[in-house]
Amino acid sequence: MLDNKIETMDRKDLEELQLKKLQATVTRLYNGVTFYKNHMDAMGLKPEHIKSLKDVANLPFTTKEDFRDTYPYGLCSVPKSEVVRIQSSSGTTGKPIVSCYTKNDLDLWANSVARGLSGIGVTNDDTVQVAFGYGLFTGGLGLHDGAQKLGCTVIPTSSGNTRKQLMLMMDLKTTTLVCTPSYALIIAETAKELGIDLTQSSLKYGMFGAEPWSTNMRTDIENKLGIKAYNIYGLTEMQGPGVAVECTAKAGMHIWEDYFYPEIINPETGEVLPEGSVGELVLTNIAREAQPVLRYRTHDITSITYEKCACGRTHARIAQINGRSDDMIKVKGVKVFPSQIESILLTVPGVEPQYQIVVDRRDGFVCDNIEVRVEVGEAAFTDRMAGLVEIKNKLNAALQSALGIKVDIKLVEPHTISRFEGKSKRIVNRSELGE
Ligand code: DLL
Repeated sequence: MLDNKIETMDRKDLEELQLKKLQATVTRLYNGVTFYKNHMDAMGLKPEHIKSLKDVANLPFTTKEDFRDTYPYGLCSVPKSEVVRIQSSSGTTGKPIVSCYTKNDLDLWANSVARGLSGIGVTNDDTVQVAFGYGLFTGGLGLHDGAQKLGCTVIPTSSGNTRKQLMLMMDLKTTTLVCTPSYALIIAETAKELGIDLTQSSLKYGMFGAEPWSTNMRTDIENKLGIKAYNIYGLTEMQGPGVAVECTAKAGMHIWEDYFYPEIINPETGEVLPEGSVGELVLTNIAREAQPVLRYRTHDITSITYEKCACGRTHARIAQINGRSDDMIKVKGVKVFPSQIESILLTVPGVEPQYQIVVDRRDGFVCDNIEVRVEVGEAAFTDRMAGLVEIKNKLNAALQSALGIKVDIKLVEPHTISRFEGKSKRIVNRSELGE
């Protein structure tokens, strides 16, 4: 472990530490950020009312819209002279989300990623290829700084240019690949085309994230790359990657609780749910200087456990994130997430992990019908027609039994579904396809 004392800290001590950091953060925000002062005043809340961790539930939520309304510096709590970095994520509409960091913030961020890498066995002997995009997106620089902090040899390839990516991977003997799971699949596919057997390469570990991916996708990537693959979670608003990271136990992602205070809420009522319930993850920065955020509504759906992990760490774990509440679609009254469909598709032999969900939206996330387009592998495609019918029947049965509804399935030729070097887009409106 990178920081044995903190990572295995007794829960009681950890909670005491959290409370102190929380109180200091709330006081600083109340005195320094008009947005929070106004909200707290309207609720009749003063920093001294935060007497226990449970009192977090009385604090106001922060939403993506609040970031837009206060753009660009309205949530920043330090003088501009102390801000040394700005990262950003683009929304689908309007102004982007801006995230400010002091020197210390960058250090904590690097630490949270380094803890994660170290937790899966990466050391300063490892060579880490960072194939997340660099720039305003937090993936590239976040993983870069974390791996460098651990003393690894960092190769900042960024995403794209996959053939060169593979050449460097082979020549420089990369041991650790970090990128989105979708890009890991492109790398595997391109290696195959070039006759490179990655299972025989120096690659040992993969750390993937920035988008939902299923356990079956993990197995597929592990087999194709010959590695052990782990999940990393994060978001620009709170910091970037490293908010939560899987350890070798592969039993959920540890949220670094000395930096973040997590809650799971009912997304409809805002009520805090007990341990183990599935709901929306809400996060509070308790160690950040430039731009601490209170109770950020992530829209990510997961559950949390405080049980000590087999790895010895005491920090809470969140379950794999299957989707965002705004990614969810409701078909004939049934809630469906893309990663659920992905997981089912990958149980049927002959099917590739490349798929698209074409929806006819009626109202927001409500759809009358969905069509799942999925690629079949080269072998299955050139095979007898009967083979394709058999795949379709199996997919039909598997999807119907898992989701409880009938969906349309369209098998498509290999390499016809768009590939993504960054985050993938699985749900498309039929109108976007011009159909
Ligand atoms: O995606 C930060 C990141 C970079 C995380 C690299 C991991 C690795 P944003 O672009 O702000 O930040 O998007 C954040 O992406 O709210 C989730 O919906 C989704 N997301 C991130 N990691 C995961 C994951 C980065 N491991 C949004 N599993 C989040 C599922 C994820 N969804």
